[in-house]
Amino acid sequence: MASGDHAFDVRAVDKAGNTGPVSKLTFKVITISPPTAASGPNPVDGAKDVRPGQNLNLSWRASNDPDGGSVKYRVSLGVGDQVSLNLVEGCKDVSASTCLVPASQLSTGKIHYWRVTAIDDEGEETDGRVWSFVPCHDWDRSEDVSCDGAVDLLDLVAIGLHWGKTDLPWWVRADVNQDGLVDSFDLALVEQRRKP
Ligand SMILES: [Ca+2]
Ligand SMILES: [Ca+2]
Repeated sequence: MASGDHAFDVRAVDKAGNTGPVSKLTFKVITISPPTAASGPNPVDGAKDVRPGQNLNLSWRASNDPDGGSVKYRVSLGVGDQVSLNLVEGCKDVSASTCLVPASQLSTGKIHYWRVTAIDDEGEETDGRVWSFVPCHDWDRSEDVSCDGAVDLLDLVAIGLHWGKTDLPWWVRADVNQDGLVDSFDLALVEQRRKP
């Protein structure tokens, strides 16, 4: 049924066929549309250069409410493989399209997934796509497997955690020489650069 005012006539009829007076009834149909999904994430989806150890300001392009109302947001975040996304404290019902994640909730060298949910005045919700980033001190320095800015024992440990694996996701850096296998060649590269 279309939005706007609608009217119809009602008349009672009894068993004997007597009709009562006509009553006019009107009602209004209001179409409620959910807001558009948030877009334009910052950091960009798949970013590998988020500065570790610092509070991170997430932002996005604002949603629209087709009904002309205002839109609020909540942000959920998850760390690691296949995790559930949890609400970021302080990022519930924010009206600006930005939210600060404290450094304590970020894990260097791990993948982070986040999602923005847009909520309009009527409480209609639209989930955005799930975006990702990895906090890494210097992504190009491949021997720094743990992304913490130093090539040291921790990187050997990080390789050990993925030892023998062949099907690592893109954000895991244990395959230092990128030959598809985590093995002694990767260890050797880190060992060459390692500071005791
Ligand atoms: Ca390191
Ligand atoms: Ca390798």
